Amino acid sequence: MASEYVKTICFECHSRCGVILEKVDEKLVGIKGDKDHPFSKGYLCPKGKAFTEIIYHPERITHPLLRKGERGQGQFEPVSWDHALDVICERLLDIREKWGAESFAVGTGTTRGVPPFLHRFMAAYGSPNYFSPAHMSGGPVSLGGIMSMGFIMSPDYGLSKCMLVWAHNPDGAWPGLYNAAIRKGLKNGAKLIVVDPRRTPLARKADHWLRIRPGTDIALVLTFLNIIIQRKLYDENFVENWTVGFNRLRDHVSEYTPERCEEITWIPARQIEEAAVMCATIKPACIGPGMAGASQATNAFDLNRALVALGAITGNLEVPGGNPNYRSPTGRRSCYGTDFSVMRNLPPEQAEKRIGLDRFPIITRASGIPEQLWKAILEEKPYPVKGLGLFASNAMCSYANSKNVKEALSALDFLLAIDYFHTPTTTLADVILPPAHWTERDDVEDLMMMNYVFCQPKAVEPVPECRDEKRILVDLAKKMGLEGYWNSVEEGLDYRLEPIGMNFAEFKGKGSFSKPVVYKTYEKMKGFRTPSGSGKVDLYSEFLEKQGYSPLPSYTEPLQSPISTPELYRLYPLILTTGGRNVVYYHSAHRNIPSLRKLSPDPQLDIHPETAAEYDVTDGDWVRLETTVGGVEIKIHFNDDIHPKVVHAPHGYWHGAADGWQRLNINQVTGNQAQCPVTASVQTRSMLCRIEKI
Ligand SMILES: Nc1nc2c(c(=O)[nH]1)N[C@H]1C(S)=C(S)[C@@H](COP(=O)(O)OP(=O)(O)OC[C@H]3O[C@@H](n4cnc5c(=O)[nH]c(N)nc54)[C@H](O)[C@@H]3O)O[C@H]1N2
Ligand SMILES: Nc1nc2c(c(=O)[nH]1)N[C@H]1C(S)=C(S)[C@@H](COP(=O)(O)OP(=O)(O)OC[C@H]3O[C@@H](n4cnc5c(=O)[nH]c(N)nc54)[C@H](O)[C@@H]3O)O[C@H]1N2
Ligand code: SF4
Ligand SMILES: [Mo]
Repeated sequence: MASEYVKTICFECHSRCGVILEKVDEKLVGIKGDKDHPFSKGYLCPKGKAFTEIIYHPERITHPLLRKGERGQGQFEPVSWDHALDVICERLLDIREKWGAESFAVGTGTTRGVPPFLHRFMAAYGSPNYFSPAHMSGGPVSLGGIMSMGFIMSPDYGLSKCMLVWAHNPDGAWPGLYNAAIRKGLKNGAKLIVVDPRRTPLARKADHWLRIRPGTDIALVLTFLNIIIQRKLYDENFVENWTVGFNRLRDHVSEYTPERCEEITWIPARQIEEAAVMCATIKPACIGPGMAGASQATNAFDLNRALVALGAITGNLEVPGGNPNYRSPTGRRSCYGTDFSVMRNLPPEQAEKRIGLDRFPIITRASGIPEQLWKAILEEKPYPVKGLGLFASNAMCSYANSKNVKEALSALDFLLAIDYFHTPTTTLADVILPPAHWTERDDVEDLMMMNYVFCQPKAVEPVPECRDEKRILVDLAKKMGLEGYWNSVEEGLDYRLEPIGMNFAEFKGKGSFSKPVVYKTYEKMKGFRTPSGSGKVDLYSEFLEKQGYSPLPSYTEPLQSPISTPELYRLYPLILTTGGRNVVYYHSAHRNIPSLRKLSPDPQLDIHPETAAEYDVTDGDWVRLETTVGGVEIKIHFNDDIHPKVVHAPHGYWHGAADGWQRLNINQVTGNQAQCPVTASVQTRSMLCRIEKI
């Protein structure tokens, strides 16, 4: 048979590169980067290259499975789709009747195409309880932007003259989305500042690599603001006309001198000063905040607000080469568009039952917080939660304090899990369903795609008997007699695309759609669309103040640190940050893919050789790493660039070791008690730890 080619979008990770798939006889055999894709421009990483190993993997789950024997023993039997859906339907209707719809929750891992379908399903079923990792991920960046200026910080590297890459690692985390633009910026002579405890590949190219003590970022931003204000390097016109509370911000940051900042952040004062001056005097400058790097701290919200203040006073908001206000062409019907939000589609009294809303009213309106869900399950407060459906979520390894996650999942009456493969999470399930791979389903990609929306048409029929998750929801809604749900996946995708005036079949012919970026929208519309209604960038937020939060972004020491807990520091003398991305893997996935595993077989602890010597361990030794929460085993990896007091451990390792989720999974050592007051973020990027030779 001759080869056929299908142009689509890869989803082995969030970069969503354009790819061209080759198939022979309904079987995929090859992949190439799509040179015409506006962001990835032909790039393909090892995960993308390994796609057929994933689809045709002998361990892929290909039948619906029903638990046999005790929960947690991992014994399942294959059943028909009809039977599996009947069981789910019966359990969901039973929970709703006995306990109320809110007693069934759903959770997703990182976002694929399912949120619009899942939100609408939950609205039709009647439960507001939708959970995701937003609080460790895009949530703080989104809310920091929306609360201060009405849109989300997104850098325009390609046209920039100064790129400030803050807690962000595009080489490992976003190679297909940002790297081509960053390369273009560098080629145009743009300056580069990287704020990261690790010397990332980009930090090597930087004019300034600011090797920050983990968890102290806000102090650095406040110092930048102070230097820029003291030296009158700010954009007076923008500050005067388009900001609220500049004088209060000026007074608030005045104590943050470079010398004081050096004490806090461990970055030399002179370098702080030079970098601050650079990002204020070279125009246009853009800020690229890391989605995880700037989000996993108990003050994540304030860090992202402070970054907005920096963009604002330097006059770089909504300008080419700065941080434009990109709008998805699908608008309210984009992936997390308000049109689908279960909170907006349920009657208010039902929506108000969302767990966590009392404690975290701002972020919880957008997404439920897993730690609040675990608490509700275990305490049966404010009401019992009996059932949970997990779509593409390996909760046991991805959320902080895995032991706590296990307790919560084990306390449920009913757990549904949908995953390509068995994981520590599916082991606890009552029903497991096999989803179609991204090459086997039709979808629309518009999350974080700037002013673009891309078509992701399916290339082949799913491996028997895997099914598109969107179709699973359509079928379940039908079986349960839920009103107001779509009758087919296509109907749902057509609905999503209505704002661009095409249906899915037409869009498939086009491949993508974009709208020109509009700059300075605030001049054309009614100013900045902040919740305070000021129409300006709220450097000082009365809206937040009224809700009992700090109106200005403030620095607080990490919960555990040499300064906040000196006693503990004597027992745990190293600072641990976790989860810096590895291009080879997506979170806890891909460890069972031979070509990928070969590239990065073991979890490695980045540590300075001098520090390792103090513990009498050397490169390649296995050690036990302990925090106040728990311990894991990890392999020493010498890193001359990391601060001798700082170590870094990757997340996501569990596969291939007996009890791997306990022995190797870094979330055994991360805590989840303290949370950012606004975004509920947990402190997975600055803890105290110690190591011991095994
Ligand atoms: N310590 C620490 N923990 C972290 C982080 C960190 O930096 N440090 N990062 C956090 C962040 S930012 C996030 S977003 C979370 C991510 O958390 P998760 O999204 O839960 O992470 P994954 O391990 O990728 O789990 C996804 C699962 O979905 C499966 N899967 C892949 N594609 C599909 C699909 O299309 N459909 C279905 N049904 N299943 C699929 C995979 O096999 C995998 O088992 O992790 C968080 N955890
Ligand atoms: N290959 C791959 N790509 C991914 C993912 C994946 O699992 N694998 N996950 C995707 C997801 S869901 C997300 S949210 C994004 C995350 O995207 P990013 O946030 O850009 O990437 P990370 O590597 O998680 O973190 C960025 C950097 O933060 C640094 N860092 C750690 N602690 C601190 C600190 O206290 N201060 C500062 N300034 N920096 C710190 C780390 O050393 C790291 O280099 O990546 C996405 N892309
Ligand atoms: S970076 Fe790799 S895995 Fe991610 S979308 Fe691009 S090719 Fe796919
Ligand atoms: Mo994330």
